[in-house]
Amino acid sequence: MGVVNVTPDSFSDGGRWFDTTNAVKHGLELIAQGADLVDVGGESTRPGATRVDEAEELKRVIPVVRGLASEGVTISVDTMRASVAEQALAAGAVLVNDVSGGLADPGMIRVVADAGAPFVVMHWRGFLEGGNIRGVYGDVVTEVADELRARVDAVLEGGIAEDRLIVDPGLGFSKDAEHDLALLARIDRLLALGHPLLVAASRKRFLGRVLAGPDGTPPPARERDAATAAVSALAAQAGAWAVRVHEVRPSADAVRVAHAIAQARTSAPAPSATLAHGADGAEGAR
Ligand code: PMM
Repeated sequence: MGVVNVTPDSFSDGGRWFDTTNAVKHGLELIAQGADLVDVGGESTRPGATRVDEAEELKRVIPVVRGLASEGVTISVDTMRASVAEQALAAGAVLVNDVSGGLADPGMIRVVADAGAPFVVMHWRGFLEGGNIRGVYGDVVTEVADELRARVDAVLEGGIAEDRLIVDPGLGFSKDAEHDLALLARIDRLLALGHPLLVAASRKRFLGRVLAGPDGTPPPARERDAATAAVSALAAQAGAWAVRVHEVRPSADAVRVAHAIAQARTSAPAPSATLAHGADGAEGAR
């Protein structure tokens, strides 16, 4: 999933595609680089961002959705507003990605259910109050999985079909670096929810923390794409359904490599006893 943020202020690529023509062009580039779908959003969710009004969000998103749809691109719309989801679906989007998990707008679930569209349910505590509040966890993996399960149940009750749901741990949303890493370490626990898993690590703060130099300064967001690709490979290997990234080529390659290795694992003959337990251990070391 390639990202097109039609915003002036996203933390990772703010302002670069804040124009319909450029945004559509960028979406097409992402497809050419190997994206299977393009996620179009018109509202920044970076910590401290104020919400854009509905008219402005529609003005940003709908022409881009229309432009990409006319080129045959598979589009998801990244929005917390039912009206934007509804108009984007009418304009050619096929999936709704809601970082509030359907909590921000009481009309969202009905719109998605009526359209029969797939819906991404992301985990985020305190979406209304600001990005990083209530980021206090005892056991982050268990708590995020439980809270996601509760959101999934609510969304199902609202009428969205079980096979339309995708879950997402919401890396960086009311979570610090340790929380994000713990969640990535236990993708199996998130998969156990029984729905396809979307992992959106691209350029996020926790990667800055991991890559920080000796003085603790993180590299800027746009220098985190190699690290993003590393997460993409690991997420694919662990069984994620998709990764949401800004720079598609390295992650598309990483996912392909992960799949090729997985395929080799299933088709390779079982290692012989000699190789597995060589007397000097040298075979194992290779
Ligand atoms: N993160 C951002 C925006 N949309 N959608 C999903 N499903 N999951 C995420 O983690 C997510 C998202 C924020 O990142 P950006 O501003 O770089 O797009």
